[in-house]
Amino acid sequence: MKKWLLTAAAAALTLSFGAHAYAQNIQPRLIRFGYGLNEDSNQGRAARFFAEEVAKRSGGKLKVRTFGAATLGPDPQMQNALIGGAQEMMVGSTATLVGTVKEFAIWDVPFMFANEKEADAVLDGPVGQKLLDKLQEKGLVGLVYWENGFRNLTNSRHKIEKAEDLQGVKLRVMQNPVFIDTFKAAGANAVPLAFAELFTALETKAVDGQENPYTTIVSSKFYEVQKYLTVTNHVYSPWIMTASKVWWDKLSPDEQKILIDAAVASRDFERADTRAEAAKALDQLKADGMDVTVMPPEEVAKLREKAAPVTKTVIDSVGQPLWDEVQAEIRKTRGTN
Ligand code: TK8
Repeated sequence: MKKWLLTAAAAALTLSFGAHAYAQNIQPRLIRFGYGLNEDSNQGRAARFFAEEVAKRSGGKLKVRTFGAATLGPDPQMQNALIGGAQEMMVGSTATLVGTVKEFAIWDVPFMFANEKEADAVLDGPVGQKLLDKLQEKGLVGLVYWENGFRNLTNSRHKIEKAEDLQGVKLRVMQNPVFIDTFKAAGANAVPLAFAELFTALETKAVDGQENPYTTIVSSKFYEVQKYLTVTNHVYSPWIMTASKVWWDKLSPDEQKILIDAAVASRDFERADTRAEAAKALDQLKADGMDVTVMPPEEVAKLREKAAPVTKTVIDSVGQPLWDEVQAEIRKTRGTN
């Protein structure tokens, strides 16, 4: 009763004096969290998990509202909204951040990680953190990396078994110079395009193919418009959870801690969930009618060779010291020096 009276009194104050600070105290802080894939995807499941964790850990004081399927715009647009403070949080590809922090190009280097274990160790280690920290001066707070995963090729034109089969294939790539250069070097006609426009581009045959992890090929229903799948595992590409720095700086240390802890929990959930789905996805894609080819190792080696000059360009751009640091971390996880 007393509490109710106080609330009523405060509400009256709010009405008469427009006490803005009071309104902030009782209303949960609304966090708009955007992402690009469908709600029914590994990205969507982990976004919901994050929202639930934040609600639990903050006792409902912080409220995350998730917006999937690029309803708040494609990755680059959301990044700008975060920088300007018009949106609070997002998860998207590190690949689309390269224009903001050039060092992120290092995660786009083809064939750099051999497996998920290496990627986890390096991304969650000191170098991964160093890159997250670089976002601060650009108006973003980098929180954690999620798994997008090893990428594979799909297309509607013909079976791609050999490296040379990529010749002339009109392939959608992410809006990122390393991806464009890698596939140009492989002989494909690489077309950068926002993910949100990809399904239609494949359906109308504006492009022949694309490359993404199995999980995305399933959740985005690319199997409906793509006949051929080629297993190449050509690059491990991460997702990254970011927050608007102007907004973040207004939060209390307690609120920031809740968000950081929930982000870490969501990362662990997301990786486990993604790997469980990926393990079943290939069979599902076959059942959905896709013609699956595993590119033989000697052909993958050719792709790797063609990509070597691109790797060199990335090293020139990010600097030899950062490259060496990443390689040292990888070697550490491989148990060799
Ligand atoms: C989703 C994208 C997607 C990425 C792509 O917004 O664009 O191909 O793999 O996951 O970030």
